Amino acid sequence: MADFKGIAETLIEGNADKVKELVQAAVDENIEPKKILDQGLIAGMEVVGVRFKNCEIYVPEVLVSARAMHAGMDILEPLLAKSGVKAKGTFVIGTVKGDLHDIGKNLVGMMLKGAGWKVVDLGVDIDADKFVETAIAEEADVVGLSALLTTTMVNMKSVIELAQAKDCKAKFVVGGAPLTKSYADEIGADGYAPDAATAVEIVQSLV
Ligand code: B1M
Repeated sequence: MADFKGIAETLIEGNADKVKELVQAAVDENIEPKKILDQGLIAGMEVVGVRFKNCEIYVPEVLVSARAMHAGMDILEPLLAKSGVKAKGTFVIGTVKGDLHDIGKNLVGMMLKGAGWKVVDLGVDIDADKFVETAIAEEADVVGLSALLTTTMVNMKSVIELAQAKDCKAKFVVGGAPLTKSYADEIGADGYAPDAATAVEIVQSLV
């Protein structure tokens, strides 16, 4: 009997070795990889997201759980690809031009990955051309722009303007400490999220 609850619980605890062991045991029992992903890993990551949002846990705990998620995904990814299971969508993310902060951006990417999305992480200091080119090439459903500086958040506007000029179909979600909902509206973003857990909700609501 596959231990979905155990996978979720050990992921929440951040025990990567145990997650790996339990996921492998479920695979050996011929349990569908998609079921292991949904009922084990994603179920656990959802709890992590809620606890993080409620400030019951903090960044280090989320990063440790994300590492455990990766350990499980390393086993499942090739099997999911083989069985043709589709990701929920494609999410391109990066920190805007001039900005080197990546911890929040990484959290958002990990959470989306945990929610079953294909995540293309461009990294930091990304210019408008790169965001838009990648969104078009990857047929992204949603693009996430992160900024931590008041001096760089203004660069989000040029990304969204270029996307409109190039008729890019992706939706744009923005976030980062200096951002506000009203600023996001002003620059024409489709969504704003104050934290990584809300980012997952907003991104999923857009497709
Ligand atoms: Co920088 N830094 N920093 N820094 N740094 C801040 C942001 C600052 C507020 C510190 C301060 O003065 N109190 C300040 C910005 C002031 C401002 O513009 N308002 C600042 C400054 C000034 C600078 C430099 C200019 C300092 C200098 O060199 N004089 C310089 C700029 C470099 C550059 O980017 N060009 C600089 C450099 C650095 C380090 C390299 C040393 C390091 C970054 C390391 C790294 O990221 N790998 C660093 C750090 C660590 C910080 C602080 C201390 C922490 C940032 C962080 O990682 N927080 C920060 C002060 C602070 O915030 N307390 C500060 C944890 C992270 C989980 O939170 O990134 O906010 P955060 O992400 C949250 C949400 O914002 C949201 O979700 C996340 C989690 O829920 N979110 C999104 C983020 N992106 C999102 C995207 C979304 C949705 C939600 O959708 C797409």
